[in-house]
Amino acid sequence: MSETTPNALPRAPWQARVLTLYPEMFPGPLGFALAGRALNEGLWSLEAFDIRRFARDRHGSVDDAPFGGGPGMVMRADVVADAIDTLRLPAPAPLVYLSARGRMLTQARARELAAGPGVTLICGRFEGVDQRVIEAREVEEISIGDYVLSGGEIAALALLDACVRLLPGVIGRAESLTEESHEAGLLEYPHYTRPQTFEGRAVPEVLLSGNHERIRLWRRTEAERTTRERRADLWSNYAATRASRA
Ligand code: 9D3
Repeated sequence: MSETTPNALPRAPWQARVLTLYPEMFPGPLGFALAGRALNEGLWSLEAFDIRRFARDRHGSVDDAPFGGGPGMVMRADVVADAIDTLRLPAPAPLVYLSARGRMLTQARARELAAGPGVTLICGRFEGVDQRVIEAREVEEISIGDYVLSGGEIAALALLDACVRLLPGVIGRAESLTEESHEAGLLEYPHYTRPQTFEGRAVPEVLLSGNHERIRLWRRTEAERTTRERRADLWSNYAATRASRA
């Protein structure tokens, strides 16, 4: 059997471009395992560019002191704008600035990005990028969570990892089936494998029962309990959705 249906056109690989002061950080961890295999198979492509190429002086300065004073340095709007205008993927590929001030990355946004042609990512260093270039180029600001990183590169790697595993052909059939079960808005149930006893701890008896209906119910109950205990935000949303379905 051939891989595509008779009339299917070959699909252009999903394209990622990264604008950064540290291009050597890419592909980094994305060169391994699932994402690395997909990269080698041509299911997606990754190009990292050094923003310093667009520095205007012979010292290669890309940053300057903030207007209004205060600590740290800011990446210059003119330098970053030149980098964007030269290197960004053509529309409709979105342009994203990884920023601690951004909207939080969600699985839904990762799914949308993965469904498109690709993404251009801007990574900040220092205190970040001059806000005027973000506005002038209609850049979407995305954060990966409420903690402080030292720059956008690790956030870019996280965003790309979240997108790439959703691309067609990246995850095999067995894995994609398990995907659906926890897209119900719950945390995952706990997992167990051999040995059957580890440091005196047994595997939950129900998992050895062979009763698939009992196992399914137990896993659902565990997923609900863990979500209730750890994630009030997910739990209230789940409880509300469940109530309106009933
Ligand atoms: C200590 C510096 N902070 C002043 C109170 C502001 C700040 C500047 C630069 C905080 C973080 C950063 C660098 N962070 C990112 O580039 C970043 C990030 C993050 O820190 N957390 C979550 N998501 C992201 S996406 C990019």
